[in-house]
Amino acid sequence: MDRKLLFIAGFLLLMFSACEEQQPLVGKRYLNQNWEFSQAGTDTWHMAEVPGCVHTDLMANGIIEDPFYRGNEDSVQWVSEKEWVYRTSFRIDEVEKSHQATELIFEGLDTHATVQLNGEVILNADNMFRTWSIDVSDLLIKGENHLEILFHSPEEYNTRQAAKLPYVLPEDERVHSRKAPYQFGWDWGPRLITSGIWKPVYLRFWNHARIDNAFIKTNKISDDKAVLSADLEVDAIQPANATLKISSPEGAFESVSRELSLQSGINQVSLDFEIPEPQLWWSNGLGEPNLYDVHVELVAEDGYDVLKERIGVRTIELVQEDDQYGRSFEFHLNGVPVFAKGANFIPLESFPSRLTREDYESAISDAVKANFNMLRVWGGGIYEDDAFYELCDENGIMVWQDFMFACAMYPGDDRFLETVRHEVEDNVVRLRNHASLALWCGNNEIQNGWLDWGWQKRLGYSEDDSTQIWSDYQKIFHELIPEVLGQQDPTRDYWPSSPSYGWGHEEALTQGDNHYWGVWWGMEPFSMYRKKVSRFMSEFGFQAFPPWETIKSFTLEEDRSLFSDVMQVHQKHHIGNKTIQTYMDRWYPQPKDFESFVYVSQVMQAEGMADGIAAHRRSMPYSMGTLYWQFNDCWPVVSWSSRDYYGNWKALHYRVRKIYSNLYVSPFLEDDRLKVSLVSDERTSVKGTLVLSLYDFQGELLRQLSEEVEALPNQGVEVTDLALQDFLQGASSKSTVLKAEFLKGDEVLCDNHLFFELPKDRQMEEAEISFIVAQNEKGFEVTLATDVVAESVYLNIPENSGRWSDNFFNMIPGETKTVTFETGEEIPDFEEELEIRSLADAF
Ligand code: BMA
Repeated sequence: MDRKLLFIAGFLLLMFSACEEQQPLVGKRYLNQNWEFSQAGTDTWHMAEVPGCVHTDLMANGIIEDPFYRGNEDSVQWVSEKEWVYRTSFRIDEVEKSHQATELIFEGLDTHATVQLNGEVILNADNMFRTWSIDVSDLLIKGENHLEILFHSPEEYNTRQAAKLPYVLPEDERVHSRKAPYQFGWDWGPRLITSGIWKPVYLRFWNHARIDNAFIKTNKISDDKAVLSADLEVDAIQPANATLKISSPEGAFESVSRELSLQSGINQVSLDFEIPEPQLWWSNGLGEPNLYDVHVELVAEDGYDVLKERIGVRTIELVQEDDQYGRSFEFHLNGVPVFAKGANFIPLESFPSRLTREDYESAISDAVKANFNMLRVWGGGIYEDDAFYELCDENGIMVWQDFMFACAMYPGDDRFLETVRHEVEDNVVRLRNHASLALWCGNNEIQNGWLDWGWQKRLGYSEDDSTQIWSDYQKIFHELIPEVLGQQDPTRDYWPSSPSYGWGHEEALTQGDNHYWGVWWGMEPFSMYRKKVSRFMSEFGFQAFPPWETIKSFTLEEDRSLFSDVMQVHQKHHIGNKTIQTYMDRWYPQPKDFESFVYVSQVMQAEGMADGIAAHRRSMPYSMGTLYWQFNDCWPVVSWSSRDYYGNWKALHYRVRKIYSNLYVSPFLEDDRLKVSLVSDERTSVKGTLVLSLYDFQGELLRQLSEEVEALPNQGVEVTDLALQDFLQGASSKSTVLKAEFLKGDEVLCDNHLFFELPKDRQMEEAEISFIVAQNEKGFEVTLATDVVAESVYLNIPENSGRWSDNFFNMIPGETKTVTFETGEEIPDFEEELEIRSLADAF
């Protein structure tokens, strides 16, 4: 052959094989089109959204009203008593049909579902938290295919299962179904037991081999390198040779590869790699949350498969060591003890299928803005969407992850244990590569409930019943889960139940984690927070109403009173509004109207919780974490949250941002003494000047003390201890306020106010607050001044969804305060619209 022709042929061959090499072995086709649904037994079909759920579909078709509006929740209870059918059809072409393997994957079915493909039952699903993968290679036909899913009533299922047991389990209505517990109603959540294809559904076509999953572990870290390994499961259709390659798309480390000879079925393979001079992953406030992209690639003769992972190099441990008080409970990140600052995260929605990535971005960004470094994904909700963990990785938010079991006892039969085993495996495998994931926790308040909540007596258990139920508990939380973790994620600590001791027990203060509910449930005063400091507070909280604008969104004018029917529907704690009122009577004069009550409820929540959080931080390192109850809401409601359903910040969220900053100055009164503590989460000490200024309510500076002090790393240090009377020097405690500042030169590192008397005992005066408005690229800038001391100054632009840079702040005459209102909207009458109130206006 002509040399030129040979060259061209050779070139073409090369190109051809190069192209061939580029063929992916695995293809995905989402089946989210053309869905319709109907109530089983009827033949009326409506358009459906997938992913979605029956309630949102019924709403979209105008069949039910929005259950979040007024008292509508009650009117949709029939939905969960019925069965619902979803169906779609789709065409499969020649090329798709030619694959060696085709699987139908449901990332989530909620919950009891019979799935048929082309008239044949291919799955009976029973667990909302599992991923279902069904081999449909033989069933799928070239041409039109029909997929139909019958969702059985979760209520009916639970009733049937419950009847099989010789005793009644606590929360019998919900525990038999592996379905998000909160949907059955919670003390902040409506009862909306939905069904549907709540996560993506797709076909996976593949040839030869594919990577099923890869666990990327950091084995050793030193300054010059981190040694990691990738443990893979590779699924092969027939024996084949392949190359496994691990690479960094950013060139952060050198690629490594390994030849494999795959057997048919699941192959477990492992490959080590090294990252030179690793940049560690740090939590928010401690450093950068550095991440590395890692590509794990399988190259076979006829194509490749790749998994793209994002990992962080770090060590994280829950350290518990005996000490003179009991036992410590603290997280060490890269060997550094970290005081955990954060809250409990519940699902952002009653209907999680309608959440978007933007919803998660907004939530995590609000956690970051408030200086959080940890969120606890509470066990009565859902294993969160990937987006949640990705954002936590990127923002340095450590995740305390409960498994989804809460406040109840669960069955222990083989079928139940089997589905739980799969659920735990699926979620551990899905989440274990996230740098943010700090701890696996078995459940929320089950050990505590069993020992302290009187279930055994109330439900009349015989000794045998109790033995059986407790042994079923042990099977799940002390055998099954640790066993799966041992296989799938031995790198993280496991904590069987949160809390380890109920708040009535001595040990709750000296070891383990504590849910201290003496305030609120126990009606104890907020000041008890100071006495009940534990090693790690994983729950404590107090309710407040959401902002007035949120209340307006679900009410009519006539509903806007404390005990109206509609307000009671949006208060799920049996005596919630009464409890808020009782606490308010202890501290405040009577608010003049409902809108003022709503505002004062937020101020009180912020003040009360601040007392607790400050006490925890001051007690560092005895206490090494504070996660308040609760961060967010799943619908518009009166609750313990600091951020409402719409993402609006209550007064508490602004306050938390301040208290969670790395440097915090905390003035407080104890036995008629004025004390000031400096708290620091910094890793080195910070020297500066503490200035204590005493003002009367007219703004006159009566006294000023200053002192050189040092904020020591990772602890709270008491820097001032004075008799209050000596400090006041005859001034009235009823009409004065302390401003404490920690300064470095002129720079205010942190500041805080302290009033000496309860609000109802103060000589509060109504403030005249003046303001100037300017516009900037973000929106509006408001500069404020006041004539007398103004507490909890609150700015609002009705019916506008902008964000204030600060709110609920205190002001002293002579000072000005500038805040911005970030909004995308034009507000021509901004000045007229602007509402300003401060505490004294509420009464
Ligand atoms: C906690 C939580 C939830 C509940 C909250 C408020 O203990 O675990 O069960 O919503 O109390 O009561």
